[in-house]
Amino acid sequence: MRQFCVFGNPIAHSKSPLIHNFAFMSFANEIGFDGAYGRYLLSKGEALKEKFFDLKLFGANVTVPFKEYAYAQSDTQKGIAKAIGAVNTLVLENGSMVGYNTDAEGFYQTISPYGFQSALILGAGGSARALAHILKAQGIQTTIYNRTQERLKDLIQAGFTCYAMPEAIDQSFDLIINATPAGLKDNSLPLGADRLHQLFLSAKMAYDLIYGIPTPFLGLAKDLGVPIKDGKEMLLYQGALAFGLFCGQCVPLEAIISKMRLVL
Ligand code: DHK
Repeated sequence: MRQFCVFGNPIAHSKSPLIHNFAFMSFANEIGFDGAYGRYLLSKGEALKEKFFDLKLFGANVTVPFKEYAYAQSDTQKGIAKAIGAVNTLVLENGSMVGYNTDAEGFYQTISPYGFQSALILGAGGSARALAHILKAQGIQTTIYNRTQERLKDLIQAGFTCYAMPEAIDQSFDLIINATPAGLKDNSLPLGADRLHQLFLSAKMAYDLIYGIPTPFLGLAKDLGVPIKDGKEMLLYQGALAFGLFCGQCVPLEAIISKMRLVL
């Protein structure tokens, strides 16, 4: 039996065990091994790699607030993770812990049908960075707001328009995304209610990466009649892409998505 898990803090809410265990059960014949996937509440990001090897994992996912730790501690980063600087999928390859990012592509799959031209990302952590990267690569004009200036430095260097002062945001955006944990552990908003209200009036969609709970961010958007999307669909796509990496791409992505969708 090969062990996998998702690392995060908090982590009790995670539906990754549900979708991955169902996929391991469904595709056991195709992938040629039995897999079991659990949750791991990590207190310190510094301990991530040590835990990965202590637990004898064959693979893992990583969620808030550890995606940048996962990037820094991976023996190698592959694919788009290198440009993003954040890792949400770890795979044991020839004894090394290899880091990938499936958030970027997983997220893009969920918005590509809408044809948005501009986006405002709230937050500058690992998930926000993945989104910023893929949105820019797809030619969508991308702005980032984060409470502290410090975390914006390299994003500014990468050419993004960034703000640490809500009052300074003077445009309107098609898509407004909460990529902060606001609403996950508490009832807070990622930006002041008045400012958000104003931004929502001209938005085409409010998107929260959090799933499974009604967040104040989406609540406000809904009250104003703005179309909303939570993080469930992105969980599905990034999870299916991660499962593909766990099993050496031996099951078609569409088949993994269809299976996982049954339990979400
Ligand atoms: C959340 C994310 O943001 C993903 O990047 C992880 C996960 C899984 C979760 O909630 O389980 O891969």
